[in-house]
Amino acid sequence: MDSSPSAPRVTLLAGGVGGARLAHGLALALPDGGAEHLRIVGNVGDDTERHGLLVSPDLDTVMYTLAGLNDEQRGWGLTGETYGVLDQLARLGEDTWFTLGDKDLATHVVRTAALRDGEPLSAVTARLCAALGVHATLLPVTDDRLRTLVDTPAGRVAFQEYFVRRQHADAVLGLTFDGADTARPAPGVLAAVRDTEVLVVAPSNPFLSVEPLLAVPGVRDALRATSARRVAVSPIVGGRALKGPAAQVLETLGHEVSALGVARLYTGLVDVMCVDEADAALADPIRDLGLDVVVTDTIMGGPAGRERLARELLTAVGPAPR
Ligand code: FO1
Repeated sequence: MDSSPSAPRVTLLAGGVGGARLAHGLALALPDGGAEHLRIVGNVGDDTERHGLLVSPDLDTVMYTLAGLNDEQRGWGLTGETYGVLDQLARLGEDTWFTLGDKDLATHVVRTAALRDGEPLSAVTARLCAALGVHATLLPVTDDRLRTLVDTPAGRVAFQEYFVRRQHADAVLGLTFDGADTARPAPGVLAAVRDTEVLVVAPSNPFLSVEPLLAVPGVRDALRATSARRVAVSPIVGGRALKGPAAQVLETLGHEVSALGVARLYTGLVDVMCVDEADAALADPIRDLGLDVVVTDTIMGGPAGRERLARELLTAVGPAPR
C-alpha cells in the first residue's frame, strides 16, 4: 500500500466538522490527497431518515470537505446551494426543519437507492467519494444500522432531533448507541485501525462523535491493540468547544470541560494528546496521566492551517516503532 517511503499510513477517527477539517489537512499533507496513505473511519450515529431518504451528515461533511465542495461558513452541506426542493416539500406539507439543499439531496437519493438495491453503505460511500474526486478512503464505521439516541430532560430523542431541531439546547443526561451491540465493523475498518502507522483521533466530540465509533464491537479493542502511534487532538480549547455542544456534554456527563478532561477520557486509547497553545498549562497534568503532549495552534482555519496541524501531528508522533 505504501508507495511513498517517507509518508506514513494514517487512519483518522472522525466525526463531523472537526473531523472533516483534519481529514482535509491530512489529505493535503500526504501524497496524492491521501490516495495510498489516508483512511478515515466516519461516524454514522448521526444518520437520519428525512423525506424517505437516508442522510449521513458526518460522512457527507468529510466527503464534501475533501472534495472542496463543503459550505465552509456553516461547516456542513454543499457550497452554493439552492433550496427549491425543500421549499416545495414545505408547500406539500412536509416538516422541513432539517435543511437539505437541492444538490445535497442528490447524494441522499443515490445513497438511498443503492441501499434499497442491497449495496452496503461502505460501497456507495466509496462510489460517491470517487465521483466527487476524493482520493482518501472514507469508511463508515459500520454498514449496519447504528443511531445515537440522546436522553434529555424532555425524554429520549434521536440525534438530529436533539442537535438540529432542538438546537442542542437540552442537557445531555445519557447516550445510547442503538444497534451498536450487534453492529459489525464495515469492511476495512478494523484493518484501518490495526494496520496503520499513525492513528489520529480528530478534534471531534468525544461522546457524540468518537464514542459511537468505539461502540462498534472490535473497534475499541483494535485501537487499544494497534501498534500505530496514536494521537488525539482536543476539541476543547481554553475550556470551550470550538464548535457544537462538546463543552455542555462533557459537563452534564460529569467530566471536566478542558483538554485535561478529554485526555482522561482517552487514556489507554492514545499515546499522545495534542492540545492548543491556550492550554499549555495543562501539559504537565496530562503527562501525569502517562500521555505524551504536543502543544500547538490547533485552530484550523483554512486549508493552510489544516495542513500545518496535520504536518505537526505527523512529525510529532512519527512512524510506529516496528
Ligand atoms: N445542521 C444544522 O444545524 N441544521 C441543519 O438543518 C442541518 C442540515 C444538514 C443536512 C445535511 C448534512 O449533511 C448536515 C446537516 N447539518 C445540519 C449538520 C449536522 O446535523 C451536524 O453537523 C452533524 O450531525 C454533527 O456532526
